[in-house]
Amino acid sequence: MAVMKKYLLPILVLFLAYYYSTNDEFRPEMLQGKKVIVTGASKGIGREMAYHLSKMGAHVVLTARSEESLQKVVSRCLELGAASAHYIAGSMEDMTFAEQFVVKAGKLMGGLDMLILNHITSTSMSLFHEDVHSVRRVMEVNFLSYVVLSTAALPMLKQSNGSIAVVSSLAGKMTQPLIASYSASKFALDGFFSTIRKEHLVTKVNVSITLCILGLIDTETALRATSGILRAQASPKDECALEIIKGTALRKDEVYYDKSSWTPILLGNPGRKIMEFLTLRNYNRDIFVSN
Ligand code: NDP
Ligand code: 2M3
Repeated sequence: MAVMKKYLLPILVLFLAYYYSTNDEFRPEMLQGKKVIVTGASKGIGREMAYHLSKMGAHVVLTARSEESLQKVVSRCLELGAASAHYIAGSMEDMTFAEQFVVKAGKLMGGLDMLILNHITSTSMSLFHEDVHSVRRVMEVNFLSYVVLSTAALPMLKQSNGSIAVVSSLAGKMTQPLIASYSASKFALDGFFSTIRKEHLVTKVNVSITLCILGLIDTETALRATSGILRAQASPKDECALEIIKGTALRKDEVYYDKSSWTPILLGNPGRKIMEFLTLRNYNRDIFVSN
């Protein structure tokens, strides 16, 4: 008990003080005139993000496979006040498309301030048997294409001191049955992008990375995929979209958006943060001299 009072309580107080002190104020003007890419923007949370960004007066380039839907979303974006709105249709199964898309989007807007990585390949909830082909497709679309897109965008983001949003899930921080490959792809995003965030810190690259951990959201696809399987309350997609944009504009490391306010406390993992801090001190700093 004495040990707890002496060490654990002060650590907890410091941790909570830090957690709440980084809540800066968001202003919609922060996005005015900013050049933003949104992937998976033909429906669901991606489409809501495109609408919010448009109301804030940003330039947007949207992508997904369905050209017909993208066309409608772009028209609505222009009505809502986007500084400019374009779409480039294609599949993120194709890594050449992913790379060329970023280059074209950069040319359309004359640079890039924010890259929002949000698309996923369609997935149903079922027990994993032996469908290794589908694991490969899920990893390619949900993970590898994110690596390709962010790599292609990095030179432009370095120039603008920009930001990357990576949309993940509770299933990227904890495990549940019936979504093995989806979960694997979301854990992979944490492993890769949280490592890159540390590399940016030590090499003084001023490009922020915000990992967004979402609970169940009321998009048509998610409600259909979980119907009759999962009994959980879904949160509204428009508010979810706004929270992703806010957290990314404020350059937060992570955004949690879920019905339960316990989620960030329970999944925040202070043990991991302490271990990462302590391990980083053991590195030879000469390795980090930027090139
Ligand atoms: P939706 O199914 O509504 O939207 C998915 C988007 O991705 C669509 O625009 C779709 O357009 C696009 N897409 C699908 N396949 C491809 C492909 N092969 N290449 C390029 N684009 C593709 O999903 P949500 O809005 O519900 O989810 C958005 C994000 O939020 C995802 O990262 C998801 O993991 C995360 N999330 C969602 C939760 C939820 O409950 N909704 C919970 C936790 C996380 P098109 O078909 O035209 O290509
Ligand atoms: C969007 C589009 C979401 C999905 C989808 C499937 C699931 C629905 C993702 C989650 C959460 C979860 C409890 C496991 C996972 N297409 N196709 C989804 C299958 C629920 N999803 O990530 N909750 C157990 C809500 C966090």
